[in-house]
Amino acid sequence: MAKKKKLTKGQQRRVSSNQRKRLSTSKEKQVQVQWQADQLGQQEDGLIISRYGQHADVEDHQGQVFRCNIRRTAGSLVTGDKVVWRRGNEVLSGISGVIEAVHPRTSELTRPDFYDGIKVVAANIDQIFIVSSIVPAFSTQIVDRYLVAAEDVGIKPIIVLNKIDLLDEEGMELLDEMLQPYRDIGYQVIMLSSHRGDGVDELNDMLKDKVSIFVGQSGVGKSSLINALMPNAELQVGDVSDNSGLGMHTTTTAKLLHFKHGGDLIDSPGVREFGLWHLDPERIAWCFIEFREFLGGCKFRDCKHRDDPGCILAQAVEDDKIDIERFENYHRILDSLENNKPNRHPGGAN
Ligand SMILES: Nc1nc2c(ncn2[C@@H]2O[C@H](COP(=O)(O)OP(=O)(O)OP(=O)(O)O)[C@@H](O)[C@H]2O)c(=O)[nH]1
Ligand SMILES: [Mg+2]
Ligand SMILES: [Zn+2]
Repeated sequence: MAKKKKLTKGQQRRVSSNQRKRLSTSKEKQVQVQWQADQLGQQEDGLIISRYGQHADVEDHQGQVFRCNIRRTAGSLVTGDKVVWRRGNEVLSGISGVIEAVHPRTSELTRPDFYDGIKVVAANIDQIFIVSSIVPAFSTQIVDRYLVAAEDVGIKPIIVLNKIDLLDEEGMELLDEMLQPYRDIGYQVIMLSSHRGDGVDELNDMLKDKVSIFVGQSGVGKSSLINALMPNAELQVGDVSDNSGLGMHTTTTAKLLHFKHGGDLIDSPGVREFGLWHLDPERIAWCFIEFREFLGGCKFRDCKHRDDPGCILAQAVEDDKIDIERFENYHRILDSLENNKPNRHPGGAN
């Protein structure tokens, strides 16, 4: 198995220096509040519902949510994190307590940030729902990028196609055909409409007692879907603007919601492109799960799986053992790594 690329020391230094710069902006300073040690209660466990810059909303055992400061020593902290915190004996400038430490994570969904290295999107997740739709147009390229990200962090992905109410019979057949290769390699695919309600029950069953996250482009209907699943969630939903095809009332920060019958769901902001440049080409090939049985079998050890003679992957495509579109998308991801390298110039951005 290929190893993941780690941040270099220089990259790490830049990440922390960027974080320090952000912490010291004057706007953030205004809401800095300090309790004396005797004004804080006992340590207790909590769950991070949302993270906002220097603050986070923590839920206590009773299900009540408190906006808290984060101790610098607490380390990075995201939606889904289990933390140790202390409540203040009074609320100061809207802040109810302090988060002191984060419990080890069972999983994390990561994505590289152009300037800040690898960012964790959410923690302690059991399954990732990759939400796609008809408007913005369905794209296997985007689905494959998310699948790679999910396979890399070892969290089970499930593919959701939303807005099927916009399809006629012929359109349904076409999309069903485009999704078949994913079913063939073992992924679950759900076609549904958050507006009309078809498929929502099937999705509901899959969410029970699990911590799930919805990811996908802006405007595919992640928040709408959550509103259909949880009528009390009342998440802001955006109109797809005619020009961009993207949502306008878009979600800006990941938020965790509870199901009445058990299980949690995290709504995450749509991203234009889920970067994968923190992964090397071998790792990406491994993240195409149907390639795995062939890896290592090419004639040349350094086979690029393009026009190389004796490429066993290309042969598998010939033999219909690997879907050609998946193979092409794999190449497109590699090309995007070449064309879209992050700015590695020290202090180059910000
Ligand atoms: N026709 C149709 N439209 C839908 C459906 N679900 C959502 N929409 C519309 O799609 C648009 C975007 O929906 P959102 O739920 O805001 O999308 P989102 O994925 O949360 O977007 P971001 O928060 O920007 O990432 C809204 O205008 C919704 O009304 C559906 O099942 N059918
Ligand atoms: Mg949203
Ligand atoms: Zn090869």
